[in-house]
Amino acid sequence: ILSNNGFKVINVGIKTELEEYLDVMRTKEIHAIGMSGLLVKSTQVMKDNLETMASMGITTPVLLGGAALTRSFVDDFCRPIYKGAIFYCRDAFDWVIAMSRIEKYNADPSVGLDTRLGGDMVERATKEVIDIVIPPFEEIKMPSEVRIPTPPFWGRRVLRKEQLDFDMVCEWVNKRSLFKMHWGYKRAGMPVDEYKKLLETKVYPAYERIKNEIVKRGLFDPTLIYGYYPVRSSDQELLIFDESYGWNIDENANRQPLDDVIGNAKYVFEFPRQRKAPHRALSDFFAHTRDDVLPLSCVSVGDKFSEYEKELYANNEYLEYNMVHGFGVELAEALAEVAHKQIRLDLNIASDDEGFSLRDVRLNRYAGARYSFGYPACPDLEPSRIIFDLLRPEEFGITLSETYQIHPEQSTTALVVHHKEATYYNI
Ligand code: B12
Repeated sequence: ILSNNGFKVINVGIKTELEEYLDVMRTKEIHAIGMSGLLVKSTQVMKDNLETMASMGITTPVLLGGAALTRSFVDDFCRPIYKGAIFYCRDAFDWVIAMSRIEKYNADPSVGLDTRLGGDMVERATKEVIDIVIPPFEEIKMPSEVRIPTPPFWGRRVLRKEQLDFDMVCEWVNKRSLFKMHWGYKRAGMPVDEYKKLLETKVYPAYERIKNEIVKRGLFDPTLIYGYYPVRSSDQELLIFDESYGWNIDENANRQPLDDVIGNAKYVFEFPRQRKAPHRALSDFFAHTRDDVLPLSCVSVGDKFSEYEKELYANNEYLEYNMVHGFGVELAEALAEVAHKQIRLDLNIASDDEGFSLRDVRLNRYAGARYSFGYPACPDLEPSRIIFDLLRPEEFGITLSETYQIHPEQSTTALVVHHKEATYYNI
């Protein structure tokens, strides 16, 4: 968007060391630095970079953005450590406004440099200062007891391109997210008829065109790994057993007391407890007095998308780059939905009205829920490591970095809760 508005952008890339930014600064005349934080970990890197830049006496204006960035993080952690101007940009158009102001200021500093943008005008949520007391475990009302489903196997299973029909996966693509969030086709006050026409004449044809392009270029190279592991819950902990546990696939899952089996646990997920009622922790949805089943998944669309995106970027085809990128990431989400549907089918918990084949799409209102580490009910990213240890996606080229980013980019992991009362909440 910046390039399309006449600004020159030097892309230093993804997961770039500060040194590479500094190299560009030393060799080129630059007017601003932009950093994007998709994951919370990357916002921490932003702060570290600002600190180092400040210690070097750099005051070049900085533009910050990205899904994981919040106004309070910018105000409380970034602005105080950096002397130069900092713009908190919530969307791509904020960049254009910020850059135009920087340009005017550089031409005539007497006009001053206003760094306030839309995101700075929003009222900041005031922090509750009252001490919140989470009641002891015994006093927290647990979800109701449910039948524990029997998985068709224990351990993992892998589906590749041959088993994952591209058209079927596309059925699971959330078109709303793709068209509105990634491609920017928002209704924004447009009359319903006009928006419908836009979708029919422009957006859906673009969708079909890119879909064909993906097939033609062989970009879709999926891996879908899912598996079932015996677990027990113990307050905020979910104890996970592995292959050595002596699994028994039948309705009479192990009912030995927790104390007798606790020593066999190979891994533990520790979930935070919600501060307000009903004080939920994800472990509450699993059985305490007998073995329960934990489904896990790890999906990836492969690395061909990123390669093609690089090519488009290098050829200055920014619009196409953005369209393809959006499609690729929504395909990752779609694969995660396919895995979840497969799990509902395997566990026999798919509801009567959603249909019983992978082609029967239902993007919400189903039994149970899918959670990913890093999302509000389980914000810590570290336990992703355990999912990797159990599902071993490295064998298919999917890796987890030290900062818990997954490579290829269009990949995601999840844990599934089969309990019918499972809902999404913030801790
Ligand atoms: C789509 C999506 C995915 C996709 C694609 C991710 C990707 N690589 O692009 C998939 C399904 C692959 C995915 C996976 C994961 N995701 Co995700 N994902 C999202 C989601 C829903 C949308 C992000 C997005 O693409 N938005 C559209 C783009 C265009 O918007 P944007 O990034 O915000 O950028 C705009 C502005 O911020 C601004 N901007 C951005 N950068 C910059 C930079 C500058 C300089 C400026 C000026 C402006 C600017 O301009 C942009 C255009 O308007 C967000 C939640 C959300 N609603 O934002 C979570 C989110 C980013 N994901 C999250 C998480 C946790 C994950 C996973 C770790 C989950 C997991 N355990 O598997 C993985 C990690 C994947 C990996 N490779 O490591 C968290 C990150 C927070 C955290 N805890 O770190 C988020 C924020 C969800 C949440 N918790 O609410 N995810």
